[in-house]
Amino acid sequence: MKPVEAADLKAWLKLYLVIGSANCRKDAAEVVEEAIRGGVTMVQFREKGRNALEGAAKRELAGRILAVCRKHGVPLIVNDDVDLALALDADGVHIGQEDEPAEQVRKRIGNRILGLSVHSPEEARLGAERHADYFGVGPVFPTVSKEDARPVQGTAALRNIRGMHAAMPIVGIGGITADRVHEVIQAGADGVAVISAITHTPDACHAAMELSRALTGVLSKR
Ligand code: 3NM
Repeated sequence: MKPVEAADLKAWLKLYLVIGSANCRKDAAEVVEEAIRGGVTMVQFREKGRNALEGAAKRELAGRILAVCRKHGVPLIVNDDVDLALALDADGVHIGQEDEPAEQVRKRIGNRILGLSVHSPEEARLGAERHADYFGVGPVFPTVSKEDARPVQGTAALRNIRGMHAAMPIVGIGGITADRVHEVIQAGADGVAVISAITHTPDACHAAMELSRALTGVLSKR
């Protein structure tokens, strides 16, 4: 497997759906299917929080989400579970600052995509040294989806980190909705990662279409 090209990754990060069973009122694989039809370009399976699935049930859901992603040619990233990512032969792993260290994950996943959550220029500097393929920067706005989220950053952290890492694929995360997409992109992000803006709506396809339309509009003006 060749290393991922930054240009491909930037395109995949445009509308990045982060999803687990706790975020959904119905089957998460069905929501993924609808959201991809609406324009989602990459998916992260993030099975966290109260009542999160474990073991065989977690793997079963991940397998069904992977099948949907493969059918549509959309990459699947697994949050903080390298064993699961390798067992599924997923496209990559996303880790936070408190998870398994980036160097160790890189050794285990080879050229698969390695995403890292960063919250400051210092974390970004270390992440780049450790060869993360992309950064998730947040929370840009208040979020209802992560209990242990860091303080809200606004777009300042995104601007700072973009200023220091001109070529790095970067996605903004945290409380992003269609009407806030332009601020996130104008601050230097290549795309937006969302949970609730897609999973907490009755029609995931429609929600993804609205986000996608907003993104296409602002990205075309950059
Ligand atoms: N990570 P929503 S914020 C998973 O700041 C996650 O690193 C964050 O969900 C970070 O789109 C967040 O519903 C939750 O706000 C994003």
